[in-house]
Amino acid sequence: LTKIQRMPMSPIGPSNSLVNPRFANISTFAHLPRIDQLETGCDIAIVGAPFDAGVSYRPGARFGPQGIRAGSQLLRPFDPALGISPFDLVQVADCGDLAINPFALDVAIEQIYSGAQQLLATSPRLMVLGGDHTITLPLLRAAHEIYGPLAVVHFDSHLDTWDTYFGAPYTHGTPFRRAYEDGLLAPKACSHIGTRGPLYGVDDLTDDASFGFEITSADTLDAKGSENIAEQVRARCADYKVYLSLDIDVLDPAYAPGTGTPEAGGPSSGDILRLLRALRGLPIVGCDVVEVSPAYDHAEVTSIAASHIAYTMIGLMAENLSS
Ligand SMILES: [Mn+2]
Repeated sequence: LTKIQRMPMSPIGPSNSLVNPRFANISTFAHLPRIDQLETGCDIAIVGAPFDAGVSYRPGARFGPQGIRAGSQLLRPFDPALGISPFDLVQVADCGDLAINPFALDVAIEQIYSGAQQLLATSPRLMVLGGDHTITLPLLRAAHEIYGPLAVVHFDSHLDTWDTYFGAPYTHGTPFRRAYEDGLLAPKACSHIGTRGPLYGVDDLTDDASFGFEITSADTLDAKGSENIAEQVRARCADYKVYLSLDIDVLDPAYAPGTGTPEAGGPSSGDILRLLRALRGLPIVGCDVVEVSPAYDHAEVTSIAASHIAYTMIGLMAENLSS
């Protein structure tokens, strides 16, 4: 199933930055080709989901895809930390942004779902640039249709398993409870990483435990280290297909000020990149990076961190797909 429709021959990589400097030209993620420039389709589809009608505090994640693409312009094609050139291993392309209704949340969820479904029909792997965390529910629905129950590795300062806000079931704080109710999550295989900050009450934790997640708090991650936590996560994923969902607010606000609901006391971008790399080899079928809100950013700190995280996720998927 994972080997479906790999694209043949040599992939077309980023444009040559020694001919066109990296600050020039219309931005795609990491200067990769647009999907409409390829005759073959692609193995890993990068797509934006510019949507933020599900947020509870600061808005602006609708500009996340633009911000992450802008923050990705300096990326180079060889990743020395993984020791691979991800864009040589498989065909990666920027598929632009999904068309999403900014007012009608239910309509938006359907549009994100059908957009992901269409991409997955021809590209076996998705790298989605959010958008607020609401988008992960329809993405998981589309991925589950092809890959079955998913071991979700959820990086976030929040649990995002609350029930409703102001009576609304679909928000950026509820996607993983809805995913559990939909039967999308592999039992006892999912993880929250980086959790911290105040909750509404202790019920938040007991509810969450019943959905089959294991919590690694930001403090535990700090105490045990990225490699040890990665081992724990890997063991938990068992034989399920893996989906990585990363809310940029998992990073300490010092490393990611440009986000909607920041919480003090989080890991550094280096900690999270090391943890991601330590997940290499897992059968990761889809990834998202959400909650980048460029209006609150400074000097592209958040967008650059998000683009490096997405680059690493692409590397993990490319390596797995080509091995
Ligand atoms: Mn979140």
